[in-house]
Amino acid sequence: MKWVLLLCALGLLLHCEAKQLSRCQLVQELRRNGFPENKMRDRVCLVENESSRRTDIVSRPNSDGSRDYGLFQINDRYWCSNTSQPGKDCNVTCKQLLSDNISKSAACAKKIYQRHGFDAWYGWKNNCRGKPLPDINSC
Ligand SMILES: *[C@@H]1O[C@H](CO)[C@@H](O)[C@H](O)[C@H]1NC(C)=O
Ligand SMILES: *[C@@H]1O[C@H](CO)[C@@H](O)[C@H](O)[C@H]1NC(C)=O
Ligand SMILES: *[C@@H]1O[C@H](CO)[C@@H](O)[C@H](O)[C@H]1NC(C)=O
Ligand SMILES: CC(=O)N[C@H]1CO[C@H](CO)[C@@H](O)[C@@H]1O
Repeated sequence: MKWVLLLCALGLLLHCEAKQLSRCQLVQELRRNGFPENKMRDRVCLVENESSRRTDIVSRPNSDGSRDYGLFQINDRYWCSNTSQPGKDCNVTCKQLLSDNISKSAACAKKIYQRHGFDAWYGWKNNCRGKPLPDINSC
């Protein structure tokens, strides 16, 4: 156990401190959380551009003072509560969107997608729409 912790501390075991996922780890997580295969490359592109596949990332304040959280860079103005109580449209705390267990983030991202499609994400609009998408053939 000590060794495991030490290795984690050294960042050698990506698995226990998986803050930045590899592209294929991301694909695996997205599949595990029920995202459909036909939009997989768009979603990978979105995540790569929004968060560089990091689960724990919080943006600088946007012009309205809101911030974006986690893999999908979900905004605290509408979707997550930046208090200690779950709330807003995804009924989660923003902190829950920074977990290595992406299930809350995934559920919230699905809700956003249902309402607004990929257009909800500037990272997708600016870098993915109509552009060559990431290769996931080896995943
Ligand atoms: C939560 O975010 C709002 C803006 O979205 C900000 O006004 C408020 O200060 C934040 N609260 C905390 C506790 O960070
Ligand atoms: C929000 O989530 C909490 C558990 O985290 C649950 O107890 C509560 O019923 C949920 N509220 C809504 C409106 O879904
Ligand atoms: C992730 O969290 C959800 C509940 O939020 C839980 O059902 C699931 O088992 C967790 N997955 C892993 C791999 O721990
Ligand atoms: C800023 C940024 O991360 N841009 C990336 C968006 O996604 C494409 C496809 O994965 C990359 O090529 C860009 O570098």
